[in-house]
Amino acid sequence: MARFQNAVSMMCVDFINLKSALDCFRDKGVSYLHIDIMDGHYVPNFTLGPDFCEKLSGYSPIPLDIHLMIENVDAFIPSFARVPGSLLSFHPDATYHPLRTIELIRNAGCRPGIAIDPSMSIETVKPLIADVDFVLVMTVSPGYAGQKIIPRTLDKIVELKSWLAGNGLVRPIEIDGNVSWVNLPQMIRLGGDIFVTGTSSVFQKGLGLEEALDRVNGIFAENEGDQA
Ligand code: S6P
Ligand code: MG
Repeated sequence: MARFQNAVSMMCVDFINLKSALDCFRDKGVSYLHIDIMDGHYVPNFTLGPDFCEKLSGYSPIPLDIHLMIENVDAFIPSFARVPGSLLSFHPDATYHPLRTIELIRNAGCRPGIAIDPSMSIETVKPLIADVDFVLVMTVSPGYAGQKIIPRTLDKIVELKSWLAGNGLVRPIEIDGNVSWVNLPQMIRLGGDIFVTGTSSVFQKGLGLEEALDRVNGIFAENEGDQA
């Protein structure tokens, strides 16, 4: 498995040319299709849904990375766990009993992750981390693509990385929000493993998809073996 992983944000893709984009992701070694799910309640926006996730996996061999930004999480797990082995993250502040939600996701055949809002501390989620397969650190407030990074969220990558090491835990850290050409190398150096690429990199206006994916792969290659 590649040291660093690119999770392309499907809410930013050109839907009119979806098939060729999916082929390009496959050819360029994209690791995950990151699918943002919004309900208009937990976040003030709507995006994609369970049927879209299923359709994508029916065509593309790339694993799904489903990011739930919804309330009433437990009720919707069966709908989003239709593709076994998918990464499935949720926001623990959107559910009363996050450990139960984690168990529901695992029992449904997916790989649970928790997503940490910029306003939430690492301290708050420590009791959950041993039970999940990965941790998603949000570097913008959830709800929209194209936002500016909240710089202090970067400190949480370092804090989480060192807490994991101190506790003998190996959990990939996923970074979501304004993973730009400037921010990506820094996010790598601070300890990120999986990077959600959206409008600030892979889907940047005026840049071809192939060229953009090559550029991400180039940054990954330059930084291999260079992480803190
Ligand atoms: C935001 C969502 C993200 C975005 C991604 C967009 O609520 O969780 O996954 O799709 O951050 O990337 P960018 O480069 O436009 O910020
Ligand atoms: Mg996301």
